[in-house]
Amino acid sequence: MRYELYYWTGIQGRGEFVRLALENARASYTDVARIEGDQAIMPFLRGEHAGALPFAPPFLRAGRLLIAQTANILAFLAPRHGLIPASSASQIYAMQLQQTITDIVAEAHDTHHPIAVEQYYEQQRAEARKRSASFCAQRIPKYLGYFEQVLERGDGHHAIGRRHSYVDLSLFQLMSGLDYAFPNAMKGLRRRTARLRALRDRVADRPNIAAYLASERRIPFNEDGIFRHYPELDES
Ligand SMILES: N[C@@H](CCC(=O)N[C@@H](CS)C(=O)NCC(=O)O)C(=O)O
Repeated sequence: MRYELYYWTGIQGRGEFVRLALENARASYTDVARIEGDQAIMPFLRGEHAGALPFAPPFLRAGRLLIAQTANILAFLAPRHGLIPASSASQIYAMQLQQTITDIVAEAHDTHHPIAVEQYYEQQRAEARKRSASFCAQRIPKYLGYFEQVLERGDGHHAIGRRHSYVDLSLFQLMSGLDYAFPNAMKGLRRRTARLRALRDRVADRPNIAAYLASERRIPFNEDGIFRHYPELDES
């Protein structure tokens, strides 16, 4: 099956979690807006297609299915591409972990948009500083501490089972994004995030992921995406 991924151009954003799963599997897919522009997304959001209605990108077309919500898309792809063990206990746990990643991603977004999604960062800088201070001091350590514990409870190297699942790919992306956006805060957590760092390196070294990261398909982190580096928000 050839998938169609719909996500905004120019940023990794939430679409990147889906891209990583597709790239890891060497699945055949078209990143539609990168070819046709963001306008390719709009008819779906206006409900001009039959079937399921997405609220926001990313969404994935798989045959007749239109699937939105990052965690939901990953849960759909994973069993088809060997990215999750077969047991329902594993799949439910994976969804739980992925939803927790969704939560911290939303909080990372809110560090630069603490007041209004539709306003520019420059219009909410003062609030962004306060929000980021709390995110760096309290929330990153709490979430990453949790994910370290998840790895410890597993085999020490994988979130679920003994092979890399889609959750591990997403933890790679989370760690990469936080390192980009908050290098100071993350430096202070180095010793407490040893397992996550090792996992991040292992995922980056997987042949299909390494090839993807070195390709033009991997959009560099930038200040339009979710993980943005503003030095004034990373003064720990
Ligand atoms: N919970 C959703 C969030 C989707 C989302 O917020 N998408 C952003 C782009 S990363 C968007 O376009 N939002 C438009 C809006 O919220 O109005 C997910 O994880 O997929």
